[in-house]
Amino acid sequence: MSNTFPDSFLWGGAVAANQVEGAWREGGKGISTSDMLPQGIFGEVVARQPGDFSIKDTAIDFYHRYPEDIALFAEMGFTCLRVSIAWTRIFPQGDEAEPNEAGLAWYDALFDEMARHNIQPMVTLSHYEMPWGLVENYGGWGSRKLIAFFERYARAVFTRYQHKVKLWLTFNEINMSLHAPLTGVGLAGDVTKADVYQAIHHQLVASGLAVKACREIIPDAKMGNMLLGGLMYPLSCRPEDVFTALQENRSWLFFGDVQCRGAYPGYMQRFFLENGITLHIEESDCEALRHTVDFISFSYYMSGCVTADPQLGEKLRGNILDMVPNPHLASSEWGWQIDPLGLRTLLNMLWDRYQKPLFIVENGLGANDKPDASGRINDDYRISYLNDHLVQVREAIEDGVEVLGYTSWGPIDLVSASKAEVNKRYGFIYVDIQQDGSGTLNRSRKASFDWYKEVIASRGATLKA
Ligand code: BGP
Repeated sequence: MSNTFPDSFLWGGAVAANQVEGAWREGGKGISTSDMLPQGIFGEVVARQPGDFSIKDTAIDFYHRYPEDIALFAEMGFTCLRVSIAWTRIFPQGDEAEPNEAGLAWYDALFDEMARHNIQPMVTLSHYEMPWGLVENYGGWGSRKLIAFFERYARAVFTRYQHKVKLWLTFNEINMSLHAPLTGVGLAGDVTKADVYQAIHHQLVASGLAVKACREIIPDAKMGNMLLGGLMYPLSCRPEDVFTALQENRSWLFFGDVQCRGAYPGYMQRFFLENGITLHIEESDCEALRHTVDFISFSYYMSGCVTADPQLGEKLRGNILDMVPNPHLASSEWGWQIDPLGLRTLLNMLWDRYQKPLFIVENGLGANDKPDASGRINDDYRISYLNDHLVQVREAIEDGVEVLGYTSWGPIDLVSASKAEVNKRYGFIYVDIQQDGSGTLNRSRKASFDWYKEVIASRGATLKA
């Protein structure tokens, strides 16, 4: 068995605009759904007043400090960096006829800086944010009009960056809309299941049209979808538990089925029927859905369990995404259950299902890092988490799975998505920032920085199996 990864394997990290950039009102940027959720995606909507405070407004100030950060990524040997474009920098309200030049110019500068360091950009078109104007004036993705607004945005950035960006993703964790409808599909207030699935339908159509546009404008680009890899195990081998796990996995694989196979799967037709959901689908929608992605990207942090026993399920619940804790696994400080082998299972499962190349675009450990007396962060817990997951990626490649690359989540500390925390750190690079906004924003290398650098330089040979 080979102990190195393929030569073509891409190594790097992943960030999202709203979690690193800051500069929330600079360069003509409009207000996004993320700006309206200063406490994170599971917080309340807050009408922003002049002078109020949100840690996201400055975040880690990547908007001004990106040259220093990219140089640090290059020092680690990154060949790929996943970023997202803030839709509101390009179309501040979402429905303008023309894009905002200042926003376009900023991403030009960012991609040029990456090119100087031979780092290939992978760009998510919409990572947990959209123009607030589209929520307020149109009701978010509940409106069919959003399809055209998104297509206009996608075509504008494809055209502008056609020579600079060859790897694109449509919507971050598109299946998360089921759990966070405002962040995912811009639906505010009380919404029914039917509203959410209709909005998701519009987004899936837009995703297909973006794939089509990308092929027309940048024929040599690769376009991927992005799923939250919510791998669920049956809590027991009772056939009912096994079937419940199958259904639970289908609830998110459904998005992949549409984006990779080009049509709604049969089990969803039954689900809609049994839940009294009638989707409004136009003929041209079916044609749009047939533009399937070139590769599948996904995030993976943990696995979970499900049970068919409602009483047991109720008693054990307490983890996110309605999952029941697995008695065989340890958890992170944030209660996320650590399961490296689950990553190999998931890679094999997705490969068996779709036979399309896979890209792990998020994986990492959020921890409350504490500097030692000399100010150094010795994050062996992060090293061991990442080591064990990468070992399983290598195993999956040996299983015959085609894996294009790995970008760890938050290679530099950033603002967490769920609760806008900065003490939940993922980085190889420490950022001096505290929750109240204090701190110098200075960057420093953690122990994991040197570790990742060696892993990349050796193409995985230094990993400990
Ligand atoms: C994913 C998101 C990311 C990221 C990550 C970690 O769901 O795509 O944006 O933040 O999860 O979650 P958190 O930041 O809440 O720790």
